[in-house]
Amino acid sequence: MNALRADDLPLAYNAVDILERNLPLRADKTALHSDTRSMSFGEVSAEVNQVTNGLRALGVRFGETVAILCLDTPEFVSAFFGTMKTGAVAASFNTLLKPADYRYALDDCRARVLFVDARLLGSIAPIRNEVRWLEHVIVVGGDGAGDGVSDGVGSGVAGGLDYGAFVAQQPAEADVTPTHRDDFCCLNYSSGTTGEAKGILHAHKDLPLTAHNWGLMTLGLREDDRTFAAAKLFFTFGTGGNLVFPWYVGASVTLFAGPPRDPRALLGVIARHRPTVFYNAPTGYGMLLSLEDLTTANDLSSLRLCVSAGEALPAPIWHAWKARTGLGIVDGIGSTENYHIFVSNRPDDIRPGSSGKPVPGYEVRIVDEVGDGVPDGEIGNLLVRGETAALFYLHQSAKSRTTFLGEWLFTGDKYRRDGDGYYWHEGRSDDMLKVGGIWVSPVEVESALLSHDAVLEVAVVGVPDANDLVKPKAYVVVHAHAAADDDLAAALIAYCRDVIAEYKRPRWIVFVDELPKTATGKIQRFRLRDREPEIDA
Ligand code: 3UK
Repeated sequence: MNALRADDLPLAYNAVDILERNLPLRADKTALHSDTRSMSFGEVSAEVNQVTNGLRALGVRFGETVAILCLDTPEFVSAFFGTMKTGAVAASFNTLLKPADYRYALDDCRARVLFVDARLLGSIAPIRNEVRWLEHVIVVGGDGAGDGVSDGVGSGVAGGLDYGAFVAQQPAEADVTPTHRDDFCCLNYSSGTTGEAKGILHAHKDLPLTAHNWGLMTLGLREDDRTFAAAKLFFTFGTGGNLVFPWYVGASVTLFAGPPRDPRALLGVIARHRPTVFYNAPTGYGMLLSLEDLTTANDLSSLRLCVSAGEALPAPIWHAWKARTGLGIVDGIGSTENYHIFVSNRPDDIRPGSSGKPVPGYEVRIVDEVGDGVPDGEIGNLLVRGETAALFYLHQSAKSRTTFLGEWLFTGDKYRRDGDGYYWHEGRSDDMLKVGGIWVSPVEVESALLSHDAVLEVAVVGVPDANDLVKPKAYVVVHAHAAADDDLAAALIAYCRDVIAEYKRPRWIVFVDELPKTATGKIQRFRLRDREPEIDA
């Protein structure tokens, strides 16, 4: 099988094809399973057409942005494909953030329409009247148009539509907007070291290319598979792995609106829906392994493939999972910038602890600080070249120029290649942390702590936990009036849960008299990382 190239696709290509290619052969096959409703490809397609018509009725045009702040539900899927079919750009928002984060993202992406799950309305209501471009809010799972909706969000503004009513008014057939394969179809936000999140746009072509080159050729998805991801649809790890790739091959997906990190809840989904393919981040596998009755009280026999991404999967977790379940885990490194995984193990070719080898359609290089290739065994910066790379960060030209280097993309990851051609992750070249597979900026956690009146100075670094997975740790210098004790440490962690997304909170607080600094007064995080064992001892 050859890698799929952009040139293999017609110029007029709309990624709604990923769904609609199933209609001639399997319109009645179940496309998605969920705890609320299961739907066939034909039923999803009809609802997607209703969303397309509904968006057109609201005046949504080609190229505009439609934001989606939804849990993993059938409505997320209809909003996503309906937006693309309209020729608009589907901006999927992380559901774990705070109102101020949504204010920034809504203004940055200029969404005129927002689909929001009723359970997340509380994060939108406080900023609803502060955002500039948003005109229509469509509430999924509310109690109907007019009530609940307009009380919380729509008061005094246009919008506040009930999703059920929004689709019910529309016919179930719609023409596809004839987008170019290079037109943008989706937008995801990724955190940066400093400042605000970076919007990353992908083109229609990127969905079939990643589906073919990783989903089909590398992972080996099959029509009779049923996928399930702990990673949510708002990450491209989730959208690709648990929606786009399985549908590309005619397989079904399992959607779960509940929490991604509760291992018992995930096991419940596996028991109810019997998936064959399971995606999770290393932290998630670690949490499942912490259950003593993982394999005695739970039936995992439906699974044939397990995938890990988001952060490096430590070899001990790989071996423990293999020993307990009999299954290997396919670890691969992906990024929002590339849409999905570009270096990956194969189900029949896994070197535990490594990220595997390049995926068809991608080339990688490991280079030193001046851009020369380094020999095998030496650590350098990972560059990747492939057709699914984004072109820029929205509204961030300076940052774009240091990441998107012509054909090559600077990943920010340190890698080494072994003599057999497997790639090994060796950390980051910036201070960014991957915590449970999600970006955390130490600078953002530091700013949150600094806004607490007991804190004079702070530095946040990533420290490995017992599973060798990185978690944020804060070194804090307190004001003279504050008592640096366990109560304050607990209070600071609780404070962080309130002011920033909960998953960003420090897991440990260490009080120190001073922080290591450069002559110019800049805090040296790397020295804290290096001094870490002796400070803790
Ligand atoms: C890190 C990994 C080691 C690495 C993602 C699969 O994680 C995804 O996208 P993000 O934009 O982050 C990208 C960064 O995360 N990383 C991801 N996977 C691994 N490091 N081993 C891994 N297996 O620093 C990378 O630069 O959030 C993963 C599919 C789609 C994705 N968006």
